[in-house]
Amino acid sequence: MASLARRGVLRALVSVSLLTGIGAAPVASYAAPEFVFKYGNNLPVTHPLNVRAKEAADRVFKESNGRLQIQIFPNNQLGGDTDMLAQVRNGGIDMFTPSALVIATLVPSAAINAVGFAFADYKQVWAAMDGKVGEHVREKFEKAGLHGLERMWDNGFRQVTTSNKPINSAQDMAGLKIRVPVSPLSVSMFKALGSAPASLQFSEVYLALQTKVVDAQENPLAIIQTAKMNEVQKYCSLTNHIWDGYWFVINGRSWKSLPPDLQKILTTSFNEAGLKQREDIRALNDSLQNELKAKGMVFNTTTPETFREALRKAGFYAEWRQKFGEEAWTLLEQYVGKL
Ligand code: X2X
Repeated sequence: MASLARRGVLRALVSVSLLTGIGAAPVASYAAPEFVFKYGNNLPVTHPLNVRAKEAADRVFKESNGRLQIQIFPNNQLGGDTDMLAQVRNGGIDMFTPSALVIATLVPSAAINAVGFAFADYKQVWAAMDGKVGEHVREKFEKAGLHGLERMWDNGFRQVTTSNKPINSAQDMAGLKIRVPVSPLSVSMFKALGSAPASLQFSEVYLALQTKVVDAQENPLAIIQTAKMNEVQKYCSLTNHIWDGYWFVINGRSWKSLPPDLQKILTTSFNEAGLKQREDIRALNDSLQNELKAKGMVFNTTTPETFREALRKAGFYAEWRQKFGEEAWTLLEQYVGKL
């Protein structure tokens, strides 16, 4: 952890200069940061998560007068999800934004929001995640040695893309070779639909599609576009099968090493940026279909009923109700109704 290594080190003065007309005038002088946090994520720099995280990191630097610097490593630069999850636990990195699906390999109840076809719309999503469902999950993070920020960031409703055929109903899922995240819930759900799911980290997805190791994958529109999946996938079937979000988690020791004023600056900056990021995704959901259509992707809509019915018949809901336990399941149902 860079933050602890720097303790007691004399703070050298550095100047931040801005070019103002002829010659450079130093406009602000900061001491070398007292704390340097490494933050890794799995998304391209153009994705709203990275755009807003950069804004939040800049704000933290400014409001802390340069005492806390957050260095962002986007796009799996520090390894895939499984690697980053291990690193944020052991302090190799200080911050990570795993999807709920991914962090569920460590904290199983974190996947509660990803139960198939649970949420009807974003109103339900944010009520649950800003409310008791999110609170329940964050308590489990603390027990696992991670601090979770209050506001979850949006990944989105997941859609199925394929190279060879559109998915119109649950029957079309039979035998489909589909990549899913490293997530027991995703594997279970696609098996229940009769597909042949393969768990791969996101860092490996583009190549797996390109080389036809798999024929399909599932992700929200903002990821399909920023990761250029339209280059290797033809059809996008709007299934909305899972709502997925990103948690901002911080290594427990790194978090506790920050004095309260810096904890507050970090929390406020990232939570507020998260709300803006949610708006970004909302706007993209409206515009991206046309943009991807113009690039040759073929879209179709689906109705959730055939999928939900197939999942019910396969015993998917009964199995996961038991796995999540009554507490988490009942909390979810408070927001979405009986499943
Ligand atoms: O791996 C994925 O598909 C992604 C990017 O959506 C997650 O982080 C779960």
